[in-house]
Amino acid sequence: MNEKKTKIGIFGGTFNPPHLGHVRLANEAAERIGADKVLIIPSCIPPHKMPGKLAGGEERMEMCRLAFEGELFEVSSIELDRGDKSYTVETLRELKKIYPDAELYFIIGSDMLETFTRWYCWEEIMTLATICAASREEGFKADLSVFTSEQRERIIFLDIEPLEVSSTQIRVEIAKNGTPEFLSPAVLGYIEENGLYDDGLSEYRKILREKLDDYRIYHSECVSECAAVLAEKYGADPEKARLAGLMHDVMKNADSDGHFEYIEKSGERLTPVDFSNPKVWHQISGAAYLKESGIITDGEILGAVRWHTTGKADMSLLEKIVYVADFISADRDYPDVGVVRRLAEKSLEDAILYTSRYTVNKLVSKNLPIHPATVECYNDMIINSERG
Ligand code: DGI
Ligand code: FE
Ligand code: FE
Repeated sequence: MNEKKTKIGIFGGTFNPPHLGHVRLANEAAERIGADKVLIIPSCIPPHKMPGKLAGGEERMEMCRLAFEGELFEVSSIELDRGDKSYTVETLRELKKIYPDAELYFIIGSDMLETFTRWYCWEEIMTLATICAASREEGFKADLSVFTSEQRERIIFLDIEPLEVSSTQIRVEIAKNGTPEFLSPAVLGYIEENGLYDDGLSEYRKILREKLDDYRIYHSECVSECAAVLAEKYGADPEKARLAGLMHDVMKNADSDGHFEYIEKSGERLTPVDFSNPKVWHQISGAAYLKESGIITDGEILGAVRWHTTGKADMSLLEKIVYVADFISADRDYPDVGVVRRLAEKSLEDAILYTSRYTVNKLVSKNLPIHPATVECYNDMIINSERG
């Protein structure tokens, strides 16, 4: 009769993938609660919210089994089995039936407390389980005035120092073939074996590693990311933008023999002005190399590489996007970059006008020749902006 009740911790999440921040939170919470068991519950992700890159339910279950080691943890498919969007209250009702004599502890990040009263049947949730709020930010104090004093007694704060890690960061790092931090080796092994979170560009990255230095590769990743965001915003194909951005500087580190080898192969005829502007060679040889080696056949992408340095009049949407992304990508830090980033929020054309004017000014101040395409790009933008 007086027997101590079993304490069960409940820790849900998308776990895409589960990382060491999750594991540490679950371990520490279990210790403070004195839990006899912690249920790890991967949530169901509705199909429309899950682009191909994300891992499916069965894969997330398996990664959780690998990540949360030890007798304490049990990975439960209760929400995946129910399918569709799961409500916490339904999960807790079901668990109460399975463990009628246990005390349930629902583990969440304390930032979730702020929106908690908008959860479906939140009051019932509080009768079913004690809420364990793990403090995410240091010194975080939630506003508890919305809760009755009785409800407040059902909330425990756990002061747990957060790890600087997110599943999103880890997915990006894996897509780049990098070594993600805060991921258990077993989970990383599983991800690699099953080709999870592959963005399909690893073959292209292999080429970049042969042709470019580390800084230039980093720059290319940044342009790729930025171009994809701009494409999403302005209605271009984000996958094409991502690839064009990734490969735009592929010939940046080549010597003149390298440039002219591919320009010759492509049969493109260079003008005397082209010859006198070495900085623009890589846009010509880059497009030629990608085309002649059969790496990229899509004409839109080739065009975006071909004109990314000078720009030109009447650029296509994808050409505009890569031109702007090259100037404002996350790695860029020259004085005017903030202005152009703000312009690009509203209008690609305004961003191009500013960028081409900046380039012309810089070249003039350095006594360098200006490529006619750069001038035509500037003229195209200034004429259209005056009309508009
Ligand atoms: O390759 P990135 O450094 O990422 O960027 P980019 O392809 O825009 O190249 C920038 C360089 O190219 C910069 O040093 C300025 C130079 N450039 C751009 N337009 C012209 C130009 N150089 C000459 N000579 N003429 C141009 O019209
Ligand atoms: Fe370039
Ligand atoms: Fe570039």
